[in-house]
Amino acid sequence: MADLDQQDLDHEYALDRDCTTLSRHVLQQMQSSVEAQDLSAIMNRVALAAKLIARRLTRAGLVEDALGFTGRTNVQGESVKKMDLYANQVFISAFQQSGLVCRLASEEMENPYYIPDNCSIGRYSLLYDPIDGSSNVDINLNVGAIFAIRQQEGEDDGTAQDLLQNGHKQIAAGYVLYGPSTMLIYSVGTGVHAFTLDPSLGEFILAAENIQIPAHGPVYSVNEGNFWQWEESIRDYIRYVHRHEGYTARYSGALVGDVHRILFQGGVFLYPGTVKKPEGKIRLLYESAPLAFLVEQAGGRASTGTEEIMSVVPKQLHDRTPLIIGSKEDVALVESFIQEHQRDQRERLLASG
Ligand code: AFP
Repeated sequence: MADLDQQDLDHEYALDRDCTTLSRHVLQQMQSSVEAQDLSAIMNRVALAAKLIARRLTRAGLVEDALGFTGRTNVQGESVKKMDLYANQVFISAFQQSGLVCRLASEEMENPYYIPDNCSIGRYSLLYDPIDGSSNVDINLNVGAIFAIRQQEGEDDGTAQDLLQNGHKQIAAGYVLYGPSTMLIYSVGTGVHAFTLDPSLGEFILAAENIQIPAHGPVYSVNEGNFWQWEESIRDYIRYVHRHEGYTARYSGALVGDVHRILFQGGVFLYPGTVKKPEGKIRLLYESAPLAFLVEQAGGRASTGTEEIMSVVPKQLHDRTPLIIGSKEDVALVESFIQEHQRDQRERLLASG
């Protein structure tokens, strides 16, 4: 009996030390706050969606209708992959009975999806990119999902106007990385914490707490294929990193994967605007703002080049922004090239009368 007690104690100790689950962690982070139970339950639903999507991804090459395009285009005019559609629907199903989330807005849907039954109980909104980096799906490379939670403000007449506010209105954000293992990284405004899915337990288990981005890192992460489409300032930054020792390029085609590397090792990811598309490619509400929330919580920064991402107010749900995100010093370096060019332009304008 004594031995059994000791075993039980050891087991308990192991659970305390090694096996903090996601929902328990959210409760601990938020202590006695009134939102704690709600956010813990919402995070559980995100985790459920992530597990279902991870399962589909790991078997995608074996099942019918998992890979390839649907033949449709989304509101952004991009070709929709079967996995985009599947993952979008999984999030909807996971939240249908959550009782808490009243609206889901995703880059795959022109308008938010309303769950009226939930609105009387919880007035939370989930904004998400169900599959980030979907061009990687068909070749079995890493992809992700990005999410943010906001609280509904006022009544919604079906136009979701209150979602058109800056990133400071987010109360939680995070991403899921579907890589060799599935990880969920989140913040409720009390630091950034990483969880790894243990498939045998079906649980996300705490892997790293209070992650801090190094102030500077060696990685610059950008699609250099766009070099001649960028403004000269961005080209000058790239020339700078080419000419200085200590920089290395990494680009996976999935923002989540690139930001994940930078979160742990430092550096900068950039997706600048191009001359034809000054707003760039990355969506503010579903990608830039949630990642900015997270990266700031880890001591990093996110900027458009001229403005903090967290301060940007969208005009429309699907607005895009240029994005420069990562280590403080590296984001500031990119900004310094942009600002120098803007100064030069102003001076030239003044000189020309
Ligand atoms: P999707 O979410 O539509 O797949 O787009 C992915 C993404 O927004 C981001 O994850 C990548 O970093 C970026 O696009 C890649 O775009 P390029 O192929 O233009 O470099």
